[in-house]
Amino acid sequence: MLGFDKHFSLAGKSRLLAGAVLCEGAGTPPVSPVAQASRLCSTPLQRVILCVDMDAFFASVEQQCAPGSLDGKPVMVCGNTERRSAVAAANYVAREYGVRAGTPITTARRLCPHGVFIEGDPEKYIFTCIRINDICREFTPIVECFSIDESFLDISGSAHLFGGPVETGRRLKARIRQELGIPSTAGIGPNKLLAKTASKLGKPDGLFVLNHNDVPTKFHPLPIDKLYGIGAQTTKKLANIGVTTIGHLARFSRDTLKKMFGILGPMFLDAANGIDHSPILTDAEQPDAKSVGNSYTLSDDTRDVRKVLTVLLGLCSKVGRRMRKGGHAGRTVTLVVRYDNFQTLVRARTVAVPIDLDRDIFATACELLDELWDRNRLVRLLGVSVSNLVHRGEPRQLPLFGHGRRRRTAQFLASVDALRDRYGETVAVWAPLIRTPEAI
Ligand code: DCP
Ligand code: CA
Repeated sequence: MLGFDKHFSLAGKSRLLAGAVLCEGAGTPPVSPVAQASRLCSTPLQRVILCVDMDAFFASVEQQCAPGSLDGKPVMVCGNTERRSAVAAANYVAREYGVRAGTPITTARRLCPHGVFIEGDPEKYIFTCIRINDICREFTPIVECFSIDESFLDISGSAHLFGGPVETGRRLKARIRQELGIPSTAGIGPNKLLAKTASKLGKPDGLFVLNHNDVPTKFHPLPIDKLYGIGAQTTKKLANIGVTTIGHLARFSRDTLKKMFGILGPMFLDAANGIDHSPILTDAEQPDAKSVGNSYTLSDDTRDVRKVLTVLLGLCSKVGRRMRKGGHAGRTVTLVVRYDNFQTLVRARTVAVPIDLDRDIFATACELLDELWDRNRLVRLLGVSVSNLVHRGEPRQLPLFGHGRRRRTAQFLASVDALRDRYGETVAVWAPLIRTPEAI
């Protein structure tokens, strides 16, 4: 197994279940997904949450990197194909042979001897993750990167711009497929819990709506281990008291569950009734975000270094802005360059002190670009991220040189950020970007 931290930020479980308090109605007969979705939109107080989850993520990324050659074949991505390891991702063809995430590699080879085993490349998956979230932000600014391949979008206020919730889901899936070449499933619901469950029910390559009205018919019949937050131990404990489906749990007494599971008991009960008030946490609100990044596909592939540098400046400026907004500074700058033949190169550099100013991020990104630059090839996409983050409140070592100038730049950017907060992101941009509006 790659040992990859699937959930970048907060432990997803507690985040998803936290805040579940009020009881919301259920019970009207099921209607079509489109009708449900438009009804979701028509109640202003009800949220419309979309969960998008990549199908067989690592395997799909690998398939996309080898266009055509892996189509129809069982593909399994592992930490290491030689030594003792386990499968991290199995595509849906491999799953037909009984291989799943976590299957030991020796078992996988026995179950599927003609399968294609690929050593995983985390940098590639992180980069794709950053790109997925950029695409999500084309549909709403309220996007939570929940795990490496799963994001929540609050589309309550924006779905009407794209033809309603279901059409938003369709368009988002199509954009991801067109831009990154990978299949995904969208789930739509009035909260994160139901949207996430809907995305699981729609797999693979589907779009599924789970409204409150569907809770008795589509949510309650599911096995108890399909309820988000219920692990193997809890499943066992619940089986001992005869609870095997989500519906069984929903009918249990709050007091009994409290006695059995403490503070989690009432949370389980609310979740079993499809109730979840947990908020969408955007990058800026993530208390322990691990990286902040942006990427951009150029409108035309180019080898014009000026244009590439301008786009890079635009990206660094966006990353810097998001870092300062979230109160972050970071030490590791990663640059991704994708050439027109889809070859994707990634380089990272760690600097001595945490940075959050556009010019510091840009300077490091330029050094990295120098290493990756191939003047004979056309650049298709650029991505910049900063990781190794510290929070603004944490003590930081000051740089030895240029501190006065850096402080002035920081003060200047703080004023610019305040202007942007008030009048929008484009109220002030770096001069070179004016001539290349696509980089803004
Ligand atoms: N992952 C891992 N180890 C695991 C489970 C997952 O390294 N035990 C990685 C590989 C997956 C990625 O995380 O591709 C996303 O995990 P998912 O649980 O979303 O699984 P998939 O995307 O592979 O499949 P699905 O289509 O069921 O979502
Ligand atoms: Ca997935």
